[in-house]
Amino acid sequence: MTTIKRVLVANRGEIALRIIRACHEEGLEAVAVYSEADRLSPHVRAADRAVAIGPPPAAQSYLDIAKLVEAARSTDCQAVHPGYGFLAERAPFAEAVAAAGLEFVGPPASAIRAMGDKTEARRRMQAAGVPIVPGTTRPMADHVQARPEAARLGYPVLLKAAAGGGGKGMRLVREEAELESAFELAASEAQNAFGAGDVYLEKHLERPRHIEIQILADSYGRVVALGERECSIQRRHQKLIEEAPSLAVTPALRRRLGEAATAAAGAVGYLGAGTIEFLLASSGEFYFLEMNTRLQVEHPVTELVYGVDIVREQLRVAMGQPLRVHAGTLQPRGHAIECRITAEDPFNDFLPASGVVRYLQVPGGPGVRWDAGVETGNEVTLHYDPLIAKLIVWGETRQVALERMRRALRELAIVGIPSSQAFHLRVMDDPEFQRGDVDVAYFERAADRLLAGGVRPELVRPLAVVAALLAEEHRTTAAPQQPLARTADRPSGWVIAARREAVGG
Ligand code: MV4
Repeated sequence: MTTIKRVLVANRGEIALRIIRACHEEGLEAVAVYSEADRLSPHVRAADRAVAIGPPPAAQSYLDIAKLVEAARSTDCQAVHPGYGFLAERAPFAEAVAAAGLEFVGPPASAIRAMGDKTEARRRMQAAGVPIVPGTTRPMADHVQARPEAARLGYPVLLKAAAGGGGKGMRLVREEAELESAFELAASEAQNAFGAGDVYLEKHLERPRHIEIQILADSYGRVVALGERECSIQRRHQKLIEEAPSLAVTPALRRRLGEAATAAAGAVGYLGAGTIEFLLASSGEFYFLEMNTRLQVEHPVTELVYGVDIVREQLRVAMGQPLRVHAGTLQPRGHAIECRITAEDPFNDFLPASGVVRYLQVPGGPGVRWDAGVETGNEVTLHYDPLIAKLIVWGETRQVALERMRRALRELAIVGIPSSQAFHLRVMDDPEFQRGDVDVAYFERAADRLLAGGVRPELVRPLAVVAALLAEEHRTTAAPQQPLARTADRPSGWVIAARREAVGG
């Protein structure tokens, strides 16, 4: 059994803080890493030690394998947790960590590789008896080879990059006449994005739901499924809202999905926390889509309905200990919803924003969890993904959770940068969402009507009060060279709207 006392957290923001908290509860020390842009971030202060790893661009900091391994070595860590994004699903990172004599808090590199190659993953799943979307299990050499395969599947079909995932390098082909040009485009997109032009074919499913199953596996051969997450509300393959359980999943379907997911994990010798993504057709049939071989952004909704700390279980598995959860006793309780609060302007095509968070009023109270990597005074830059925080609520029923989310979203105030807050509030008020009538086309169907009419007064009023106070404080105290001055001189749309509201009443 590996003796782990100190863990390097090779990530930033909310997930770094989340992992540090789990380390502390598990009795482990945590070492943070930070780029020059993150010197003042909460994850740095929360850690027992912190190591500077370079300039803001991720390629020179959070993606630099040698720097991260050296940070772990120089601080006497015995393990490295990659979080999500960055290096989490790079097999060479898992190998470099192991080669340095450190535990990788994640699956074996071989499992990352097998699932990273989408056609190999499909072959492995087929062999394990896991249903896959009808299509090819080998890359197509050219459109000539693809033509009879597409005809066999029936149009529309999707061309997907074998090295892709998450929607990158995907192309819809509605009829045979489009196949040749679509093939060339998909292959060159895949080549540019992944350095590998291989593409394969899948039957295109109309309006499926995106349902994923959380699994945990330990080194004693146990694999457990922690139910599903409903992740259909996405924009350009970025999830916006997740919930557990899904209204579309009955206990019987949950059992079948869980069996498929544990078979999938077993087929690649999986260890730790992982997620199997499925498409659920309106017919009730489900198909393996891909596996995410990492901790996911939306893991908290599963934690809240199953009462399991997924990150602590990951750490236990890395320490060679058995899972603390037992398949027989796992039942979802109540309902959880997560909103990803991002620094994007929903009223301007979700344009990513940067700037200083001048003031943050954090929601709290019963059933509310706020997982954030940003606090008042922090700067949000365009170097990293725009996630400010995850607002997660739990309630005895979906209705209670939904009302709680609405309440929490109204408590939240973010001054200084635009955020997706208003969009999330609109979704909570949307009858289609309230009915649970969601599928992967929900966002496109609903966006225009959800965002019509601009910001609501209930969001502007608290912002107006805060912004007016900040403006007054600035007028009386700020020195011109402080970063504060720059923000106040060139206020964001939010601040302008808030001031107008404060003045006009
Ligand atoms: C599909 C599909 C329909 N049919 N595959 C998008 C992300 C990538 N993981 C796979 N994706 C899809 N694959 C077949 N055969 C529809 C999507 C899809 C989607 C999937 C999950 C969540 C949101 C989505 C939005 C558009 C399309």
